[in-house]
Amino acid sequence: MGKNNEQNKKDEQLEKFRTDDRGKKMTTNHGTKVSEDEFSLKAGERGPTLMEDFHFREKMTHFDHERIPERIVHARGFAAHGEFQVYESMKEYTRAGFLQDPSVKTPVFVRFSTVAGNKGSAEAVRDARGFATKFYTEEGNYDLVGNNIPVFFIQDALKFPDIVHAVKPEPHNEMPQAASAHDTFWDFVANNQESAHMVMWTMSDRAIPRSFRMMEGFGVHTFRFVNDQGEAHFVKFHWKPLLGTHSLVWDEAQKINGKDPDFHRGDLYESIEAGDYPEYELGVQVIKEEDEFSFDFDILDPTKLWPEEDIPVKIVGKMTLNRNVDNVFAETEQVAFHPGNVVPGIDFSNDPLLQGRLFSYTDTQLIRLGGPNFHELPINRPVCPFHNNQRDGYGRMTINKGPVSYHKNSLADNTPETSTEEEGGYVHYQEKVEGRKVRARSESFKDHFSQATLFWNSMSDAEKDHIIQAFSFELGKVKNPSIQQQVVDMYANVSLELAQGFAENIGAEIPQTGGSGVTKSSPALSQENTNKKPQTRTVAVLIAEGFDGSEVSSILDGLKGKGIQPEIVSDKLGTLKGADGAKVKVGHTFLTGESVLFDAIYAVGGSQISEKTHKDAMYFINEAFSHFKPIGATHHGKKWLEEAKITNSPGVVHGDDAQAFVKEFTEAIAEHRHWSRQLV
Ligand code: HDE
Repeated sequence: MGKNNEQNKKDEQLEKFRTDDRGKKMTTNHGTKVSEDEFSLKAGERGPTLMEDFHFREKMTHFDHERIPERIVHARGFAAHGEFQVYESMKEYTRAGFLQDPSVKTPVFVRFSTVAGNKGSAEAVRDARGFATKFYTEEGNYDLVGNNIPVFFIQDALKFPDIVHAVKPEPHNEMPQAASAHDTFWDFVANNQESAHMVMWTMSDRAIPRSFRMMEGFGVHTFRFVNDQGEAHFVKFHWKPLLGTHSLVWDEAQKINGKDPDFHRGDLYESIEAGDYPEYELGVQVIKEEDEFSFDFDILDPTKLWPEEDIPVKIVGKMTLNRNVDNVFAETEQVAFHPGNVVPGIDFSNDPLLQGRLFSYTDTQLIRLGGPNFHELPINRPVCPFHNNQRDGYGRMTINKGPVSYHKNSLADNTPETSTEEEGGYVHYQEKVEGRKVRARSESFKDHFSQATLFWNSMSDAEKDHIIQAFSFELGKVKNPSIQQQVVDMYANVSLELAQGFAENIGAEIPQTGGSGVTKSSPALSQENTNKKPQTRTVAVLIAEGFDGSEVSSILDGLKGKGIQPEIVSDKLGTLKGADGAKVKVGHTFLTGESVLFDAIYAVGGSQISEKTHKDAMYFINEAFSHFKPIGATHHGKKWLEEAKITNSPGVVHGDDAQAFVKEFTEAIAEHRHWSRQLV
């Protein structure tokens, strides 16, 4: 339970399953007290182990079965508990109970993930991120199983195994891990050009988020809201992080993966432990049924977004993540999401990708969680009552009493009984459907490039440069020149500037004509226009013996007052003394605290700086500068700036007045990165 949080209904339910083994007697799983847990039962001290050693057999058997299959996609994930509250009733659009009353707090469980990597892979990789939310509502569980990218690679679920096979490590040598920079992925892209738009996103900064706390979430598909009068609207779901949407730079991300493969989970875990609860607003874009065909894209096509400038995102509520899990396996690993877990008032559309997902998620849990009773696992249980005639199967926990397990019946007065719509029974929206059975792609799904161009047009210069560099990196790792050229030629259809930019870097033939003719842009797509806040940003304070005590402590207090987190970095752990006797405790050494693990650098120095510290500090500062990070300096630190020749660069702050320094440095930190910096 996060600090100052009341127990919610889900937490109360979980409490019944929690156990604390501390201070208890050790027993077998059958309750027999164990007298010896170091030596197996043997025939004589140097003799063979005996089969009758039930404690040994049980302990080893359990251990042998500790692993379950990892998720085929989204294997690497991290989760937290929280709450959701709607700002105002959504009655006009939906009858969903949890979207009616602003005073109601609905418990949620959110799992963030990378997609391609295996369960032990590094986290700051170039990939989409999963953003899956389970709302434990009074009308049953509602799962919003989204990503941090609003569109998908493919239009039809039948192709999902193909895209996943293509991006996963190649089967003949199982390389590369958690990376799309290889031949099979790009071969898929070039030969399945519906992927053009999503690949723009995965090559952009969106695919290397700074934090799970600083990325958007999207339901991707078009869903339906249905209100009490039975009226339906098409809807798309958005999560908007209050801290804004921010990213790493590629060189930094690659280094982080070596220095701290747990970078994203660590960031989420520590923030929640510190009471800096991540917050996301829920937004919806709504389209009237009669406007289904009013757009220059098909609203059922999952490779298309709805430009926010044309269809505004209405902010309807807020989610706060306020509690870390107690046990990662029991909760994060065993949680089973399903886009088909809906409540009355939320319904599906005919998006062929969504329709296929509705099959896949239960099927995958059956193999992963070993049988049909995974809904009984504590993390998956709804908080409202659940009753039906389903029985038995592996791991059944519920003890259903009585002889009746069928419908209809007279022996139990025909219960459990069904509910009418008025009583809260789920009634599917009665959309009229007719057509021939065909395997086909709708004509309206065939424009693959316009929105890829829209995305390109919407980027700032720095973002465009990052995209060109990402294509250059990924295709630079591709060995087959024909695949490289196919991708160049494909992206000439999106933007000639883009295709020429990376064609040159990878030695491909440079296209001379191209472009999709789209000139429109959508400013909401650029991270330049996101929220910029200093809160929770980490600052490495590079400091040495003999620093100016009183001023440093007033600056550190000033930064903390703005919600910034200074962390002391020096040549060794322990306590450092200032010139005036002030003391600071060192949190990281130059060995454990790399610049890539911080948002900003504050260079202080001191009167006693060894050659080694000098070298380490200069490396730290130069590296942070090359990643466009804010750098502040006072006292001796200013000499380091001069030596690095960066004193007058954008985002570099120095001064003698502590208050003015704190103000200016805080603004530089809020800016996140300073792209206008010229790197030498
Ligand atoms: Fe998934 N996806 N997916 N997916 N997906 C899974 O279910 C699948 C898609 C998403 O943290 C699997 O429980 C198909 C889009 C997330 O536990 C599996 C298709 C979006 C998670 C599966 C898609 C997602 C999954 C693997 C194409 C964004 C992790 C393990 C038709 C809207 C949930 C599991 C968690 C997980 C199938 C496409 C999001 C195999 C067939 C589009 C966030 O069932």
